[in-house]
Amino acid sequence: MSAFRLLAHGGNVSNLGRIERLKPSMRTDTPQRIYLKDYRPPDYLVETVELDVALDARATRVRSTLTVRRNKAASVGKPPLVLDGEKLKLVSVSMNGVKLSKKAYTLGERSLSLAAVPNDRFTLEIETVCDPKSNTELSGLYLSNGTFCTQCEAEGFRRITFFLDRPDVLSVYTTRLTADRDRTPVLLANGNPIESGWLEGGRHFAIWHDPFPKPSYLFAMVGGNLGRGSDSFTTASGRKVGLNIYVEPGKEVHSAYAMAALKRAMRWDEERFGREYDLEQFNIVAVSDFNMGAMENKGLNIFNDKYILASPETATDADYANIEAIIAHEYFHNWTGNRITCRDWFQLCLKEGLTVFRDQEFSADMRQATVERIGDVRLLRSQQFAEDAGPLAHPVRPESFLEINNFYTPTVYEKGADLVRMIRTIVGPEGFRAGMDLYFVRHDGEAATVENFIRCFEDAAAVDLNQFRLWYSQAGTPELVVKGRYSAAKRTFTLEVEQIVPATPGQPHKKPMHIPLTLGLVGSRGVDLPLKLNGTAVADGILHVRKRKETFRFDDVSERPVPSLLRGFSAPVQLTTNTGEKDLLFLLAHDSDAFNRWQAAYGCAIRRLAASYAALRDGSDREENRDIHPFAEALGRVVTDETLEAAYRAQLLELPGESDLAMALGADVDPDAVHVAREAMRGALARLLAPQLESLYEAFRPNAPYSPDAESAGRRALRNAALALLAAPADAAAAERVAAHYEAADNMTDMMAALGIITHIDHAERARLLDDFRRRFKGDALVLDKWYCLEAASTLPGTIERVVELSRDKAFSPYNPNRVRALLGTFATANQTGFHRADGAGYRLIGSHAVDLDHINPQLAARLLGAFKNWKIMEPLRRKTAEAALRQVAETEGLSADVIEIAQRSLD
Ligand code: B3K
Ligand code: ZN
Repeated sequence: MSAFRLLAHGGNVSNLGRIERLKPSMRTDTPQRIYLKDYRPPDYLVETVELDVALDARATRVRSTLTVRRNKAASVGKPPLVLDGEKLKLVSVSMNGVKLSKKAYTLGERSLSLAAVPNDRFTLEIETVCDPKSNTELSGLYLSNGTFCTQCEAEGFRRITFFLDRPDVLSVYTTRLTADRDRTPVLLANGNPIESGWLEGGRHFAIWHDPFPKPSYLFAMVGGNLGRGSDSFTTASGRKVGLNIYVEPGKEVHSAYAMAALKRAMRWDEERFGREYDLEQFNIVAVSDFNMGAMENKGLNIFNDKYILASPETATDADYANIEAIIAHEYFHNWTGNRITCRDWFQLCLKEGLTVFRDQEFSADMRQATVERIGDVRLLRSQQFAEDAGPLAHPVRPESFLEINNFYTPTVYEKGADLVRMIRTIVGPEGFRAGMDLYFVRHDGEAATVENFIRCFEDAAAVDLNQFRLWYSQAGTPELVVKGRYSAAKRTFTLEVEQIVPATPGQPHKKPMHIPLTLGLVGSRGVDLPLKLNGTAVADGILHVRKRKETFRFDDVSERPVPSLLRGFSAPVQLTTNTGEKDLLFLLAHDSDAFNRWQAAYGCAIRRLAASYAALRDGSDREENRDIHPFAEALGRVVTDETLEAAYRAQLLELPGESDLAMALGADVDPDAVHVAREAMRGALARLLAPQLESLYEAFRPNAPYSPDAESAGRRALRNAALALLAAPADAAAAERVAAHYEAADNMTDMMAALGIITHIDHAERARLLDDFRRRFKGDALVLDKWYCLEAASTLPGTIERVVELSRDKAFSPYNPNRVRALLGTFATANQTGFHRADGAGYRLIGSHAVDLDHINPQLAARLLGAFKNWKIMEPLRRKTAEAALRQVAETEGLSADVIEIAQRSLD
């Protein structure tokens, strides 16, 4: 599961005095909206880039030599050459070796323009100076714990030198780095190492050359005092590739799991997609200050150290799984993103959706496929469906933006991946592989579009994906309303299918989509009945829904079946059916599709939760709210079925989250009532399933030393899920049991399981355990972040006040994104009762932190503000306070484009 690829939360600072003086990102001009329809190819191309970079914390000098060529295919006459640049001190500009006078160019706040260029091909030399130390945005060249590192996607390269900083300008880069030999012994850049040596004055140099033309967003360089773990990989064609993972000195051994995962990913891409690695080395650098999970720079991936460093004492099973998934994701970008890149940023899903799909498939092969799919669908539903249903909804291929960094979203990534999955469902596995092969052959070395990608499947598999293309341009989660009816007399089963694509911002009217609906009709003996439409078998059990309303009549149906719909979650839709609870429980027990057994349990739980929520709010008494015994019994049977994998059974014990229920309710939500309804159900299940839960807890005691493999992780997941339910009463007995679990734990997974429960229990053991944990790990920033998450997620009263207190403590740093996400991000996105507290204090807290943080790191600030994405579904009082908090943000002067855009769209 790749839950943390996007790091959906953002950050803050409350220490205003310190920030008022800084304001590095204060904006003076009005941000410009960019439209897909305005795309024009570049007037100029850059064939080669030679960079000579003298690293210095306060004044890094960059000499850039560009060979520029007019793009005759695109430009008319001799258009001006306009280079992007931000926060750069310009020293000099030379054309064909001749220094230009100041009159020959115009220096703007964000550009360098040359009105007249001499001929169609020329050399441009530009010397600039930048200040890595003051770069708190973590975009461009910056310092993380004394290590020089870069982040250029999406538009960071322009903060290193003036350039045509757009993804359709592909150039061959040579980078020469110089630095102090003692303080900065390691010097890395993209491509292959060419030369290195000592210089006078205690300095040294290294030259790297990347033979593959690439856009500037894939540029990277690193300089630091780093340790490394090394290994090698021999490709399918017999080339030996050196692999290095650079980390803080002393932490080398903690990179071993990441290294092994990298080798698995390299092999897998050869076997599943025929893709080989193409340089002499593959280098990864882990840094502790990073805006995202990781970055796929050619041959030099830079990672948030959270997704590299792991040991049983410090990393949970989920951390290990994320490391494996993210290592693979970045590695897979080498072909889907780097060798074939994006023409413009509107095509972002071309690389991100496709690469997420590839990492999901990899994790499914490395671990347990159904469990991975359940994890992916949980994430899609909770993050992406929520985004699609609110004011921030946008198509997978957006049509305009103020700030592209705001579009690294669950919609582009997770829904984008599901669109690729649907293409595979439609064309079949062989057609899919043929289409991918064609894509790699046809577009290698190019900056491509979504349209190019789809065309490959049409050509390779001879299918018409015309209607399917709407998935890329229409936002919103389609609702699929399916009603089944059996006629014993005619031996037919009729499915009436209606699709409703909701209106979304800027898109009031939608066309019907092509929705692959995978299904089975399950007979009374639990076996699928033959699926025939007009006497013809339905291929692979897939119906192609294309109209607003459609009827499918299956014939020769020998008995009343239970329809198992949307198997494997064959399309990212909201499914509404007339299948009753009895039938859902039958599917939970018997469906041949393991994913749909889980989905049946999830569906029952959501319906029951919605009913008890309604009872709490208006005293209504719906049928689902009555006897929970049948549901508990069915669940009890499945979770004790020893033929099923432990990890899968653990998924069944995990109820839908509070935000999932809020989403399902859709409007007028009271998060306190949601919390009460969910806790009540947990309590009821704990009572009814106590014997089964006790026996699972005993049976899955650790039987071997810790190992992070999926099977062992599954055993722990099941035992910890049983513990969480057993502790649902949240009383003294529960607290003591959880404390004992914590004391007995010999690994971080079990410790965190205990702490994740006790943080919500009002008992003296809570403080004792949390304090113990903080003391034990105070020297390890990544583990300490877990402690911040635990504090911020607590549903106990007073959490807001605690978050305020912690944000003012000196251990909290607004400059470190992991810390900000741990405290404020967790509070805003994983604590529904806290963030949505009735008095509006949660909204005000996050709003003011977003404003403060904007002066330090706008990307992080905008992400934090994204927590408001579902404010419109709240009850009126909360809507009023949320809107007021958002308005206060929007009316602040001097905001970044990042925050302006999120605030304005959230309010529209
Ligand atoms: N491509 C990067 C994301 C860059 C984010 C820029 N704001 C990580 C990834 O998706 O692999
Ligand atoms: Zn990616």
